[in-house]
Amino acid sequence: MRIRLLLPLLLLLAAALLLTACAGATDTDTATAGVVVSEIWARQAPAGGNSAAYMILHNHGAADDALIGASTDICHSVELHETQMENDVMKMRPVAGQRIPIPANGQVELQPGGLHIMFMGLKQPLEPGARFDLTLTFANAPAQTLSVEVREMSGMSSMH
Ligand SMILES: [Cu+2]
Repeated sequence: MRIRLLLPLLLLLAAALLLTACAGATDTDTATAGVVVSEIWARQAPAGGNSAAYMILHNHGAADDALIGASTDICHSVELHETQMENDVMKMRPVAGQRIPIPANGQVELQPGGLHIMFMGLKQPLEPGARFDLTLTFANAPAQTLSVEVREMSGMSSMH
């Protein structure tokens, strides 16, 4: 009777230990990840022109962070921009302090008509389907280099 009870108990104990180990690993991953980038893309543009990249930045950390820069080989200069309506005209300008805050446990969306990463003076055409590398720099989280897909931007080609 005792032995019959012991085996299930041991199995339960083993399962509990496994679960604890897994939970520990997940916590570590989350702490390391900091900012997670998703849905990243850039709009098509001819060589010599300008383009922009859009994405969602998730901050999984318990502390505020910020996107403070970006770099790539495809153009001569990169700036963090915002687009705003001024007297019924869409205007874009560099973000104050070149800093886009990402609140703790929150997210910020870079999208057409809003915040974006601006690529000025393209050294090469950006054709739909092509990819290029973009490195993002954060105030706290480690820098990340991402592969960005170029997409068509139907009907909004003149906006950023
Ligand atoms: Cu812009």
